[in-house]
Amino acid sequence: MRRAAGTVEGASAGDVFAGQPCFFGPARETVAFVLLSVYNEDGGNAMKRRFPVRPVRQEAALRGTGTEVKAKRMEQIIIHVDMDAFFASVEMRDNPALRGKPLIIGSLPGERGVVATCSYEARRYGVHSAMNIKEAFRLCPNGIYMHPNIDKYRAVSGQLREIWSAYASAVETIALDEAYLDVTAQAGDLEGARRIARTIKQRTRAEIGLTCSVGVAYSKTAAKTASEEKKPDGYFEIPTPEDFVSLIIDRDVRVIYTVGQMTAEKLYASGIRTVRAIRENPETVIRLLGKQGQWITNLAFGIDDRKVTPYCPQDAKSISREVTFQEDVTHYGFLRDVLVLLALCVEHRARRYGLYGNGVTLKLTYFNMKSITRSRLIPACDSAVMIWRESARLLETVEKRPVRLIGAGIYNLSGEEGRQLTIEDFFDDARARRDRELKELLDGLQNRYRLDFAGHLEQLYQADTLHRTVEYMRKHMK
Ligand code: TTP
Ligand code: MG
Ligand code: MG
Repeated sequence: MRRAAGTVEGASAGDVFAGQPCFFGPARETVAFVLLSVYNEDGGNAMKRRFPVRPVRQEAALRGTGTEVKAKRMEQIIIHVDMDAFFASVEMRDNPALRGKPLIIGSLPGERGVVATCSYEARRYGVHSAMNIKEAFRLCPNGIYMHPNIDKYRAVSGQLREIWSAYASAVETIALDEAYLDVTAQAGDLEGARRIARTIKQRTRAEIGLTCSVGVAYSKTAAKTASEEKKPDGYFEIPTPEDFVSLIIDRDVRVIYTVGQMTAEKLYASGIRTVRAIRENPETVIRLLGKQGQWITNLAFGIDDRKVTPYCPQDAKSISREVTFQEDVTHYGFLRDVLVLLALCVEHRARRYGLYGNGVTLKLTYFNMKSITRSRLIPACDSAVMIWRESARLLETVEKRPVRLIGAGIYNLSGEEGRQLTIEDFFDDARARRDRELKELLDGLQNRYRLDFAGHLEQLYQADTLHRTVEYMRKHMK
């Protein structure tokens, strides 16, 4: 698989999804193979290649009989590292007065917005990431609330990466605080991997002053599961698929990390509550969930052959999102509306990685497969409003023919040190105006399509939801 040159996100989610937008229909959150392939240039296809659809009743074959199978299972040794309460821990490291307190990073009470993360002390009150800030404040009125300092976290992330890179042949960064490391060559065997994990934990504490949780395993999924197993400051290993299966077999289906609330509810409704039940009813799971069902079933059997694909967001040249329509679109007012959603998704991804663009691009593929891109240099753009405004302006300049695909993005990425200041940096008024503009844009969409966009942003960021929502809008546009 070739990585899309410099593209952080290229998932166009293909044309497999139809019907209602997820927050109205039953299939709300994850279609695993699309979600997991957001970094692939060809949407879900690379994932399909990497997960050849296998017959699902492979338990006997998978268990194998002896060491031969077991040795084969350690063909790759993967470490997953994830920092503990990352944003909050950095703040507590830098300000001892915050330590031991329920600390909530995100919006402030009284603002619109959500919790980015919170300290483990705050989690005891039931506060968690992505929770509405009002709800967090209700649960934890005595908490300390702070805006995030993304630039600081991005700098820490760079330091972490240096440590990680010293022990791995490939580092795949998943977020500022998290990566998969392929340590197969460096570790040699499980004992070697243990040593590497221990060293990474020690160096992270000594040099950066933070704790992390580390998982060692034969696959990416198992490594991620392992790192979560003993959080915070944890270490856990899952050397073989058998270990993975025996760890999770009696747990709720949600232990499979791509199974979200709505997927779980579909499974529950068919009486499938545990991983064991998935293994016993693969046909039902696949009938209910299609390709996602196939992927979930494979995971329930411990099958995950994905490789660690080197990736560094800081090296990315651009961040973009695009959607392909089920039918060509001739209504350019509708395309302007779709750009709002694309801009929101680009903003979200940029902020997750602490990056800014210095230009905006618009991409169109016409009905005849002819593609065009238009771009404009705009310093320091990471806000959805700016991305929307500029991409919508670019849309006005193009030839108006039926459109099959539309994309928007930012390019010339930089972090804070390369960032030029904008008026919004100096004036609260300007920021407030931007927030007002965003609210107006979302209200406009809500009126035109009768969907509560503002209330479902987190879902919108997911490839399948975005695609479904856009299809819903297309069918309901006036
Ligand atoms: P996570 O690793 O998911 O969470 P965490 O590190 O805060 O806590 P844990 O100990 O459970 O790993 O995310 C890493 C950072 O990414 C987190 O500190 C804040 C940010 N983030 C958001 O901004 N929004 C989100 O919805 C999530 C989940 C994380
Ligand atoms: Mg974390
Ligand atoms: Mg993380």
